[in-house]
Amino acid sequence: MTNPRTNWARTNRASTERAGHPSTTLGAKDYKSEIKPVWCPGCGHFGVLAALTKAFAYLGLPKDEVVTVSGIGCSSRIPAYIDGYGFHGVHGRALALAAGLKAARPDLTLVVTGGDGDGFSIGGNHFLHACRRNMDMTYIVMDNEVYGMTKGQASPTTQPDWSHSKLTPRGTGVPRFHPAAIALAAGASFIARGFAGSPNELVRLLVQALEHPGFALVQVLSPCQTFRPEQKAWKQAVHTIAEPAPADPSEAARLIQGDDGLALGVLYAQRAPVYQPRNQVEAELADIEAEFLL
Ligand SMILES: Cc1ncc(C[n+]2csc(CCOP(=O)(O)OP(=O)(O)O)c2C)c(N)n1
Ligand code: SF4
Repeated sequence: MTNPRTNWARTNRASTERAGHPSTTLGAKDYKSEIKPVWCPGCGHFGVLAALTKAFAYLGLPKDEVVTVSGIGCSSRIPAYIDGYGFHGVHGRALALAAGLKAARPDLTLVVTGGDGDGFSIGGNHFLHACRRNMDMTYIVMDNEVYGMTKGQASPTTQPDWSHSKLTPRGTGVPRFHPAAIALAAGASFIARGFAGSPNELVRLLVQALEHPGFALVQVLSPCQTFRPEQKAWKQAVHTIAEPAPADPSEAARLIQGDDGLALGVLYAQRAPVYQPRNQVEAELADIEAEFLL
């Protein structure tokens, strides 16, 4: 039996080529820069980098038409490891930066990469509004339920009783942020969950996210070997959900609320109006100043 998800991606690839994108013969390694990642051995982020470059190669994306944007964190180093345009921005501000870039250059394929701390804590408000706007970009959040780069503090997705940080020796005591549920409520039109240790499935999800017209969230469970070594157990615990992905928000809500956080696949996919900024300036700067200045 053919896999409808792979099939769907192939169909869209063909239409992209028909639409005038030159098909290239680049392999995944051609999208990797010469900079060697400084991640700890076994870090899940290696798997995400590999899957992303494979997805670029599968889609035959011209290197100069893809931009990778990030904030700060181990995961946010990805733009340096991609051979192409990139922007390693400020902690928690990747989506805002990407939105500005997309408004100015809607023709580019935009990929935003970062961690759960970057995206759901300091960047949480930008996350909500990126979902709501449904601007055409792919947001890959490498979720390791910890702040890896700053040495292992609790993040918004950390379990409330995780007591391994000196800052929270009795745990945070705060319920976890649920990225998929919040994205759905905020209006994202594509929501998926992948695992860095399931490379083929992750490539398939990233291809679908990149092809989706609108804001596509891919939450990737990406183990932190150094501060969350117990995440090695994810390998045995993850499981794939049934296809096809729900297109109805109520059905998706039931699936997302009922899942254990380890279900992989597309959790929701729906065509929705994509935010198209009108670049035409209709007011003079002096008029704008007059409206805002007291
Ligand atoms: C404005 C600001 N606040 C805090 C920091 C410190 N800081 C750097 S990375 C980071 C968290 C990174 O965690 P996460 O986004 O989960 O990525 P990971 O390192 O786990 O991949 C923090 C708090 C900073 N660089 N800038
Ligand atoms: S600290 Fe954790 S997230 Fe950062 S590179 Fe090491 S294993 Fe990866």
